[in-house]
Amino acid sequence: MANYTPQPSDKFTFGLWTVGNLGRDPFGEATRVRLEPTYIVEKLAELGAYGVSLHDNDLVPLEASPNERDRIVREFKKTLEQTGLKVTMATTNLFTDPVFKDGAFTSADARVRAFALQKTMRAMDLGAELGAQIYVFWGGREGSEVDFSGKLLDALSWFRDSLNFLAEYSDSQGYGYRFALEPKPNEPRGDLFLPVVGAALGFIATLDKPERFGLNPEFAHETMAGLSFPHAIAQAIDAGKLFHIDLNDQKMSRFDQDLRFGAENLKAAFMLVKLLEDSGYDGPRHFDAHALRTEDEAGVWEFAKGCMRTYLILKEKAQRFDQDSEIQAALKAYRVEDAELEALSKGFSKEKAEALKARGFDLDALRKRGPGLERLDQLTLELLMGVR
Ligand code: GLT
Ligand code: MN
Ligand code: MN
Repeated sequence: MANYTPQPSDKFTFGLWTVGNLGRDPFGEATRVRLEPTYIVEKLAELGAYGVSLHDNDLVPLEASPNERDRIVREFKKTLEQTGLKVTMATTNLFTDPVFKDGAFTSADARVRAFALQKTMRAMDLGAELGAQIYVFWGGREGSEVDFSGKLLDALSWFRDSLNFLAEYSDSQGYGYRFALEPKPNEPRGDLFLPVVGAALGFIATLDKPERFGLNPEFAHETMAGLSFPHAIAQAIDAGKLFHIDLNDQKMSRFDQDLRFGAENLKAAFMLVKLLEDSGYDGPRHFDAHALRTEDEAGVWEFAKGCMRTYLILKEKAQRFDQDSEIQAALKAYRVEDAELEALSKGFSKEKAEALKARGFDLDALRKRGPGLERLDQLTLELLMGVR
């Protein structure tokens, strides 16, 4: 029996805001009390996590004086050293303060855009001081309800200017950050800019230093849009842009639920783990989820353990998938190789084009072939259900 106890080498990380979530929602007050960041780090280390991520204000309150900031950071660093936990990712809170109610980098107010840049540079300083190498941009308020305001095109260009500015800032400071854009279709705005992975990929190509930018896709966010998270991840991997990932779960077409990893869509969660493991993704397995509002602190740690345990169980299932002879036979039967035709179809030449155009195909045989996907799917389900 495999051991599903997480180890730092599994690279599981949690945002301070995730296990620290108070259970507040638009209809109800907090159901849990605030946990100190140093306490969160100690608990996560005890549970076998590798690291934490944070927004500037998860650690340092907006109103903290420079002295307070330094004291908080010093104590936090001490706990990191004592526990061995790393800060793997940092980001900016550009959504809680009412100043950002109509956007940060895409606000129609130049003063707000400038303040967003200032706040982000300071948060980048903080992240670098703590050793973070990945910097996330989730455009929580970058969106709109009223498009007649006329800023649709400007918003994208303001967003681009800000990201270009910040990439240069990182270089000028020698921080070496890799930037990861996190798409989301809506919530808290009616429509958010860069709503899905494909949109963010297209936008990155328009930046001054596209090589510095990749993605931080979130399971819940693509699922809210009714899209397949494994498909989005495959495209991000294919583009060499999977810099970071937010693991959680979600029912389709709802508000952002940020459920415990694997809680809802087990098949997609399995496919996702398989993609991450097969592709050699070596970044953090970052959970951006929170315990249900019903839970007390004990429930929070059950939630955190559950995220990691489910990942490890699914990772083991992926190994069994690779070792299962019937599944492997089904996979082999599904794929039809033809060395001659493959050589003809790849790498254009006039001769290849002529040869292909002249080629005859047994279309009837192709039409009749059943690829065996029903059986493959059932075998995989039975593996997941624990009877294989
Ligand atoms: C916020 C949001 C997440 C983002 C975080 C990073 S904060 O909780 O719901 O999806 O990843 O800013
Ligand atoms: Mn997220
Ligand atoms: Mn979310």
